[in-house]
Amino acid sequence: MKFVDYVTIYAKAGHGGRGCVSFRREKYIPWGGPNGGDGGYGGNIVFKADSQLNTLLDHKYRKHYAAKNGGHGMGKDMHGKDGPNLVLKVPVGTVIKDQTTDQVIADLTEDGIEVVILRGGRGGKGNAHFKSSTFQSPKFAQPGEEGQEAFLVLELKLLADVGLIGMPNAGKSTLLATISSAKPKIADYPFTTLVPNLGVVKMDNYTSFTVADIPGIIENAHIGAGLGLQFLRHAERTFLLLHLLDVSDDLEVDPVDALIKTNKELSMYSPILAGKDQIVVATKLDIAFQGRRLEKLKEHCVQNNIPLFAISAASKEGINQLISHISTLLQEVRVGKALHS
Ligand SMILES: Nc1nc2c(ncn2[C@@H]2O[C@H](COP(=O)(O)OP(=O)(O)OP(=O)(O)O)[C@@H](O)[C@H]2O)c(=O)[nH]1
Ligand SMILES: [Mg+2]
Repeated sequence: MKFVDYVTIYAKAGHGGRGCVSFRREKYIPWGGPNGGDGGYGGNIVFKADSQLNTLLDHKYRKHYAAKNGGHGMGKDMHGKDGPNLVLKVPVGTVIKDQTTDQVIADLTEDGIEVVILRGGRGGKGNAHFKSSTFQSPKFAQPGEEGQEAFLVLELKLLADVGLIGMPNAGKSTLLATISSAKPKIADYPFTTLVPNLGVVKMDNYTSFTVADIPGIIENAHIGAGLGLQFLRHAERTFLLLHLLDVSDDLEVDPVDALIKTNKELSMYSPILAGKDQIVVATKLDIAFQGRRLEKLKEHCVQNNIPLFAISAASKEGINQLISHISTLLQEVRVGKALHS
């Protein structure tokens, strides 16, 4: 299925219904008073977060939405019907912005949450409202108000505790497949992963955390090389980044060089992302017989005070240590957050 994480749409809430001009007409009451009812409210544009969805694809092909107008007021003091709300479903993690001002209007981070984004217009008052002792037969009523309208940007930012970053072929998807039940595509060519994958890691103590596997980043990604940096938005809300570096013998790239280059691309994308806690994960230990690259990487990490783990998804070496370390860190973060809230 196609993965869409950024769309712009135009939406308009319903127009309020017109107020009514009408007078009572009954046998033996030739000049009854005004009895024109009010118009109904126009329907609102509402967004709802739905955990069943994981892409904004539905909104890519349909870009115009309009909620129904309110009904017009009627005689005998009858109100027009309110227009029903138009509820648009989006995946959990969708941020809604006003395209003109770039302001965030809503951030739908919880399943089931509903937010009114554009309000329908108020219905006009019927002529019954304008009657007074000096003005007994008003022959006018208000029109309904316009509904709000806007061009909106919908941006999906996955909600994951941990983000996997690194160059293509570093072993990100393989690690995700090893520690969770996710089944990402894995292959020995660059850019196997074209869209982010999410996985849930379940620990023995019944806790769990979520991991996002993001397409690989290469040098000059910030000017569009490879798949560019567009998918990094999915790492923005993580607590922690795992920076995967291939240390196997048959590789040309130096892991320290790869670490520095990828981090440079990260800081081009966002200083917040670049400032996130990172754990360096050396991968493919089972085919790193000489260990030269790993030694060099260790030296660099010690000097720069960066935590380092070495793993092999093939032999499972180091995997348990890595995930229990992450789990402990995340529990500390969660307890800290709970204390502050
Ligand atoms: N021997 C060995 N090979 C591994 C290990 N981890 C990954 N690989 C291989 O390395 C290649 C790339 O792995 P992927 O998991 O697809 O790499 P990726 O980082 O997701 O790559 P992109 O999606 O292209 O960014 C595949 O052929 C994997 O089988 C490991 O621990 N040992
Ligand atoms: Mg991959």
